[in-house]
This record gives sequence, C-alpha cells and structure tokens, in this order.
Amino acid sequence: MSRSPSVLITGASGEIGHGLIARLAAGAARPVVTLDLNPLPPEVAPRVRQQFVGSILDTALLERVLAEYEVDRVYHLAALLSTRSEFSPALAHKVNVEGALNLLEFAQRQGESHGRPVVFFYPSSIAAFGLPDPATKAKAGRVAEDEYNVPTTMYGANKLYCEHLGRYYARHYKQLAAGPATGRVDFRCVRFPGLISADTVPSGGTSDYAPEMLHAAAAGTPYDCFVRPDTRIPFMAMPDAVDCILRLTAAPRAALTRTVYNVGAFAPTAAEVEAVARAAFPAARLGTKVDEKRQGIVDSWPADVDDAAARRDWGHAPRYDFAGCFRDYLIPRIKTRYAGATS
Ligand code: AKB
Repeated sequence: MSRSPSVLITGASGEIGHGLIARLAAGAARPVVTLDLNPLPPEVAPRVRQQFVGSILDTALLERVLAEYEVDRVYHLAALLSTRSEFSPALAHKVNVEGALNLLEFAQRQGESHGRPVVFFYPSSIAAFGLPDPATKAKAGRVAEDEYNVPTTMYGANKLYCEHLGRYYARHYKQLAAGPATGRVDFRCVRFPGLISADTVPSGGTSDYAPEMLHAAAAGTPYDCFVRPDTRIPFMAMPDAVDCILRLTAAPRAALTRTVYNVGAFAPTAAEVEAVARAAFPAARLGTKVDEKRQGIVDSWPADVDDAAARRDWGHAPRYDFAGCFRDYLIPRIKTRYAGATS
C-alpha cells in the first residue's frame, strides 16, 4: 500500500472523537485513520479510511501506521479521565503520559520521513489547574494559563506534564533552524473545560455530573448529582469543542504565541444545570448525593478561565452560551434521542 497524506485520531471512539470524525469527514481534506482500543460504532466507521483497533502503548502498531500512512496531522485524544485515573494512577500515568510520548515520537518520525511539520493537537484540561481551597477559587475568578499550575490529581499532573512534553518537542527538540518553533512537531493544545454532548454520555470524568444529570432527566432515570449545588466550573458544548480543535489546528503557526491555550464558554453552578434540566424535563428525578473525593477534585478546578489569548491568536469564539447551549443544541437533540422514554 502506498503511503498517502492522512490524519490520525487516537481515542477516536470517545466523545470528542465522534464529533471530530464527523466534521473532518465532511470537509474531506485528508483521509482519516483512527486508533482506539474499541472499534468505532457502525454508524461512524464508514467515515474513516482505516481503523486500527489497539493500544497507543503498542509501539509495533504505531510502526505499522507509520509505514502505511503519511500522517501530517495528529489528534491525540486517547486518555483515562480524572475520576478513573484516581482509581488507577499507575495505569493512568502509563496511558496518559507514556501514550502521549509514543505519539509525539510518532509525529517526530513522521515529520522526519515526509519533511513537513506534523500538526499535533493535544486536549489538555482544566484539571491542569489546582486551586488550594474554595476561598482561593472564589477569589481567583477567571484563571489564566500560567496561574495555579499545581494539579491535585494524577490526571491533572499527567495533562500538565504532557503540555510541557509537547512544548519541548515543538520548541526545543531537534530544531531545524535558530529561532522558535522550527521542529518537526507543531504542538497545539487547549485546556478544555467540562464538555457536554447531546449525542454521547461521558465516562470516567469528574465534570460528568452535568451531562449525566441532563441525559438522566431526559431518559427519566433517577440521578443523584455527586457535587454540591453551588459547585461551579466552566463547560462547553461539544460542537464548540470541535470548533476549537479545527480553528486551532488551521491557524498559521506564526500567529500562535503559546503552545497551550485556555478555552471557555460558560460556567454554571450544578444547581443552574439542574434547574434547566428540570425545566426541560419536568418528570426528572434528580437529587444530590455528594461524593467527597469527586467534590474535592472539582473544588480544585477553577470556577472559570481567562481565554483572551485563544480569542486573540486564533479566533476562539464559542457559538453557545449557557442559555443557548441548552435551548438550541442540547434540549432539542436530547428530546429526540430519548423520545418516548418518559411517556
Ligand atoms: C474530566 O472530568 O476528567 C474531564 C476533564 C475536565 O478533563 N471531563
């Protein structure tokens, strides 16, 4: 098989992967190749050129992708999320850090073989922040990228370290000329807030309470939110998250003043999310049962983020604010998805 210019998405079977594959396939600029432990769902699979089912820790499998495809764009989405990582920290480190390093090496070697920089998108997280206590969180307000970089979870520590690994590959490792960012890996990263999708329900994260609450309300299943009603962290609608990825990866390299960008959209409390879920689905059976461990994790995340650099450098402009996200995106689609569930 001849090597053809392609895009590689790892973790493609996850929430972000679904939305990204749909958008990339619609644009059809380059064929999409995926790598995930789980096969793609049958409705998604026809949109990709080839799916490799396996682990990002399997370097022989990565060699196969390298041999068969000329990848010049990597979306490295595979990761264990925050709650799951707290239960298996050593495994989280393996997947989240060693896996990311394998992909950065893969990108470096791809770049060396075809002679062009490989754009490498990495989704970091608000988990890279660590605010010491609720009083500091309340006072801090919208936190900038370089503040409070003291994560309290394995996942957050993994994300922060991988941001640094990416910066190292982009700005210091095997640079081709004097001056910044002339390497083979063109690393670009956003710190995502909690994401909410109408089409998928997340698993293993700590921001999951918002999407879980909404999907349970629509399905008519009882749900106890695991954080206090006054808990506030930033969230974003999944289509805006995919927009962020596409905008950042399309931006001219010279326009980017950072390798890591905050991105925000809206920042409701858990009580505000519950109120809109109840208004849309009056039969919802929602309660609260605080899980202290998970509460501690979200208490260490900022109430909101300062995303001025993303807006300035590559035009971050989320379509949905809190009201619009529920009114125009989540509620109508979720109503259709669960039609009949509560009747
Ligand atoms: C999680 O909760 O682990 C993720 C995240 C905020 O990175 N959704």
